[in-house]
Amino acid sequence: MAYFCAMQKDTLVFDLLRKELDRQRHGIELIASENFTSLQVMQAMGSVPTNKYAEGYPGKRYYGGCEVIDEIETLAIERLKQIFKATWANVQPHSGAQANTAVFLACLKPGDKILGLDLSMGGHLTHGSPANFSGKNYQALFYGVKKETGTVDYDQLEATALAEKPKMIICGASAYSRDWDYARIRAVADKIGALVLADIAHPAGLIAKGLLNDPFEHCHIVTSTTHKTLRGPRGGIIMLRHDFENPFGIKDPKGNTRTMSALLDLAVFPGTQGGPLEHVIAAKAVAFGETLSDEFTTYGQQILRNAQAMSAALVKRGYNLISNGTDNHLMLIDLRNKNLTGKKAQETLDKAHITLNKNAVPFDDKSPFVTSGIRVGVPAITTRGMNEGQMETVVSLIDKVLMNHDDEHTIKAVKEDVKAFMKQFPLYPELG
Ligand code: DSN
Repeated sequence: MAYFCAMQKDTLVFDLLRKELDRQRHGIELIASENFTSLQVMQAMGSVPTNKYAEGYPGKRYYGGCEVIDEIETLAIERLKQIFKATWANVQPHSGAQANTAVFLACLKPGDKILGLDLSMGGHLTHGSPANFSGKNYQALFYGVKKETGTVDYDQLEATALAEKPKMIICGASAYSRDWDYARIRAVADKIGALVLADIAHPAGLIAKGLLNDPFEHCHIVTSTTHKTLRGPRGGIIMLRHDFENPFGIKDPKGNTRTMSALLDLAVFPGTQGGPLEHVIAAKAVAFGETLSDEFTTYGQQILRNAQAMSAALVKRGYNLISNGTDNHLMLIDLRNKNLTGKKAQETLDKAHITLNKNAVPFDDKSPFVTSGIRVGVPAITTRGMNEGQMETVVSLIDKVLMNHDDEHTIKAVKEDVKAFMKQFPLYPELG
């Protein structure tokens, strides 16, 4: 008998997986970077390519038996190119951080200067944080947002770029609710011969459907995750719309000058990763197929309507939104006028099964472990089927918990209300 037939089901793990499914079903998920994939995305991810080594790229592998894997990866690449009108794509990065690591490896030398949005102003760890490889291996410079408006300070970005001449300017954020002026950033970069990297991990699904500005026309390289608004499996991608010779004369490991796409491929494998996760790539292919559908256009439009409705409901209750609103799927809320820290808000809402994350607000006076704010996103609840009408209910539940944060009885009552409310929005009913 084959070994796998003789093995018993690991009930310890599968009981925990069931508990996690129940948690996801019962709660209101407002973490701006999370979503619920389709069942077919999950099925593809939990499938047979997990057994296969496929170092290399379609048609150029270091292992035999890759003929089907090649078809899967090619399908993922072609669908992704179609979504973003890209001419080249790499679907192998295991995460957004890995995608950014590969871009840095392909384009920069250790010690080169980079310029990104400060983490404390909404940026991302991999855009130069001292705690991350990007801040340890490169000289990281930062731009911020304007105190009065909460929007990116493009004048400061330009002044820093002209004075410091970074090799790369990075745009994109983890907690920024406004759209980006990619053309302005490119104009600055052209003055100093810098590359522009757009990390669109958060708004990718909205950009895919033309609902936000298009970074591809202005930015040399675009990276993303696949699991946020793009609603695929956890993973990363790198794309180019216009391939080009690398401008800094950086050579491949054999000393040849190569196109940017060739350098990026080399930087992903063998530069930073070994065997690609082809089961995840299969799930990416499924998700990209979904992104191409008209249904996904409707989904993206509903995200924007829900974000506007939630933003209005929060403002009505006196919540202070950074930049006074949103253009995309998320809002950043400064809780100082409510005498609450982000930590306290997150922990209290957790007890009522309302999940979001504490987040530093621009010019925060509290540590990143405490913070003065919370970040709220609507992609996951939009996937659950909520529309504008339900945003008022969600905000009223949040408000009830926050305004009664020391009242365990009220919090428990809200938890029951949340559970009853979420029954209207079934999640994976096929799973029983
Ligand atoms: N920073 C994470 C987030 O947006 O939640 C992603 O890396």
